[in-house]
Amino acid sequence: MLPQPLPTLRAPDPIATRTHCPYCAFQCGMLVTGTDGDPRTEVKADPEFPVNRGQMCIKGFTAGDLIDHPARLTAPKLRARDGRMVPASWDAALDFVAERLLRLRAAHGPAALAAFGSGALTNEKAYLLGKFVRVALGSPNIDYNGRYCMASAAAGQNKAFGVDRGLPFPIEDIARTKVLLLWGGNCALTMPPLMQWIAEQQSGGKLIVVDPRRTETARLADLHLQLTPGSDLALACGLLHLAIDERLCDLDYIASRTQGFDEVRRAVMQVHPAHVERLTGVSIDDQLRTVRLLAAEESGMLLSGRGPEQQSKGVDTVLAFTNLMLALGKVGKPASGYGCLTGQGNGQGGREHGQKADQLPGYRMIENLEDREALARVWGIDPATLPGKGKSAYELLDALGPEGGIRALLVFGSNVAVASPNARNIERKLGSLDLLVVCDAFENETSATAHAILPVLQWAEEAGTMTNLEGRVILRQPARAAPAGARSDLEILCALAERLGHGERFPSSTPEVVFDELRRATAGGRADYSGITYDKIRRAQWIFWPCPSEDHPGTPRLFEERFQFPDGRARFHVVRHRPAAELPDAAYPLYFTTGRYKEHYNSGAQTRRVSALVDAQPAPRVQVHPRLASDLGVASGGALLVESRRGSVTFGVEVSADVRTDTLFAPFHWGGKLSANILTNPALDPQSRMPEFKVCAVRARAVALPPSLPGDGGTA
Ligand SMILES: Nc1nc2c(c(=O)[nH]1)N[C@H]1C(S)=C(S)[C@@H](COP(=O)(O)OP(=O)(O)OC[C@H]3O[C@@H](n4cnc5c(=O)[nH]c(N)nc54)[C@H](O)[C@@H]3O)O[C@H]1N2
Ligand SMILES: Nc1nc2c(c(=O)[nH]1)N[C@H]1C(S)=C(S)[C@@H](COP(=O)(O)OP(=O)(O)OC[C@H]3O[C@@H](n4cnc5c(=O)[nH]c(N)nc54)[C@H](O)[C@@H]3O)O[C@H]1N2
Ligand code: SF4
Ligand SMILES: [Mo]
Repeated sequence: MLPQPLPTLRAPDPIATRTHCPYCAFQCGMLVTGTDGDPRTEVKADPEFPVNRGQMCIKGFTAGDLIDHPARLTAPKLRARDGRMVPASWDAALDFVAERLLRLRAAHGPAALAAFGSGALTNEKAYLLGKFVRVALGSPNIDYNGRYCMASAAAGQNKAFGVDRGLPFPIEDIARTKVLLLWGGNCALTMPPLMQWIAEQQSGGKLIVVDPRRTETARLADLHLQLTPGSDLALACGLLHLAIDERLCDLDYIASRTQGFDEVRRAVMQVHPAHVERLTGVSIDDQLRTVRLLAAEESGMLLSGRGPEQQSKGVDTVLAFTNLMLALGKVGKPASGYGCLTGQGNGQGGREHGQKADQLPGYRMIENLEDREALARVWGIDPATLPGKGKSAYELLDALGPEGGIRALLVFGSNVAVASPNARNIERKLGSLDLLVVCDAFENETSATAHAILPVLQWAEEAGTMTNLEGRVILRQPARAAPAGARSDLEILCALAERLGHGERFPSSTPEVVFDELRRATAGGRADYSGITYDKIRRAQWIFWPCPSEDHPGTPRLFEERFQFPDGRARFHVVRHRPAAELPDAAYPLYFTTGRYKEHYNSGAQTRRVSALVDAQPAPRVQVHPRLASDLGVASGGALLVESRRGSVTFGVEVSADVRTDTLFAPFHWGGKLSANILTNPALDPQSRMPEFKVCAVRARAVALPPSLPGDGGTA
């Protein structure tokens, strides 16, 4: 049966358009109003979208400011001989970019051309960008910012379950689980409307939060495990050890639905809980309490955020989570299992449609012969001409310039100069390119050294599908007229393809037409969208993938009967604790970890433009425990110079007992001198190539507060 259509909206305003928020993966239903003559775009929460149920956060409520913003780019800009950026016509800008791409390809080969995509892009854009790089540029080098975000959880779920869909169940299941283990996610700030489901969950169940800080989320928990940064893998393996020791595992489930438990049992039993206590700082009592709670109830769920995933062992940590939940027999059971809280608006769809260096649309693998042939058929090319695997996000950026060999970079939807680890290195490399093209609605730190900036439409001005954290495919509808002078990403890609001599393979920039091609390209793949159409979404409001045929209703829940391996069984994987790539030592004695404020989004490229958000959070502050602050001789309102092996940043200080005494925390939403990523370590997970944003070693000393920095401007 198809999902029932929602009752027709009684619009509070006759011209309200139903669409979705431009920011995070919750993709709150949103009503946008405003007439073309009226300069103000108003947004309200959609009371009838069942995910946010009438709630939004302050970023969503102020998103209309981005549409009407005076700093919006409305004409292409090219760098003139004197170094200034000057406005140019679209023809001149596109001709310039295409000519340079052709020249650089002729001189250095196709792999010298690269693109960087984003989980902010619609499915259609992610799809067309991947095709553009492989077909029109002929280069293997495309990757995207999801590599900084979802890559470890995705790799882990693929290895354990045979498919990766952030949440393999709808959000409502969270409210019904008896025990929720929320591991390294601060959703009270990063997905505030999710908290209504957690409040329901807590009315009859228990919440356990694992975070080195006592966050707004941890404060609500029945049990908070305030572990040492980077020790998640040890803790998760330790919990499985205790579950086995206490005979809490579900042996029937293990026997009938999984493979590989014995090896895992042998490995985890070698590590004693007391050793885990030393590694993690979590007492054996609290470890025991956690597994007993989790095992005692019929339903139980582990959801992870970026805390445990953004580590150089993120994949193994996720595998330790899937091991634990499989051993307890929870995965695929009602209101139970493992899920990852996907981050960006289309973080889920963005990783399914071929902008990942090693993947093709529909979650096909670029090095698999059958997958290559399937895609080559859809694209009408010889599979032999399809490039192989490209470099992962940080490795791609690190290879920019004459030394690394990548001469040209096109950026769609990421502020890589701020969002990348060891940011100073990336800034330098961006500056050494022969061609940097940034397609964005606003200038940002990355476009500072661009040769061409191409202004794009924003979410409320164009149609496109997004796949939210639950795998629910939704449709963004245009609510405002597009500003003169800006073009859609799809138009830009088609116009460039035409100039590169591939126009016939990029015949349309109409989102629905591109989606129809995407449907064909994903047919038979792991993320099968072939049965989803715009009309079907318009009627039903959403469809969960996989949806392999037009009469298929979509799949809200995965793994109820089988996992996505030929034998239908989930896989255990042997994983063992290992330390972070950089640990505190005599020279750099403190842990440094990073994360988010409620008011700002990622690199801040958008939210630092919204005055209500800047007023509420004007600058980053480093969070310091009172005992450490007193050792360092600093108080709230003062400043600390924080140094790592890669660089230094002076932050205003927020003294708070919510952080461990051995750890400093700062958000990464600012660029320039205030970029937390000046400090972070670009150590990569060997499997997912995810950088270690959550752990590095620093030292700190008190300095005078620079006049440019506000003091203790509020709380995080
Ligand atoms: N307001 C706001 N909301 C957002 C975003 C935003 O930028 N701002 N971004 C969106 C995106 S793209 C994403 S990916 C999500 C991210 O959402 P979250 O995962 O909730 O975000 P983070 O703040 O990066 O990390 C979560 C927590 O990890 C903790 N942590 C740090 N180190 C460790 C560790 O070693 N182990 C453990 N267990 N925890 C650790 C931090 O203290 C932090 O509280 O949010 C989305 N929503
Ligand atoms: N230290 C540290 N660093 C981190 C993290 C961390 O926790 N700590 N988290 C990482 C994570 S999880 C993420 S997701 C990244 C995010 O960081 P970034 O990759 O920089 O992402 P955003 O800041 O969201 O930048 C989005 C840009 O895309 C533009 N944009 C939005 N929609 C579109 C569109 O449709 N088309 C085009 N062309 N442009 C568009 C916006 O205007 C903005 O300039 O940061 C990573 N970096
Ligand atoms: S929770 Fe996410 S989707 Fe909802 S309003 Fe906030 S940023 Fe937008
Ligand atoms: Mo993210």
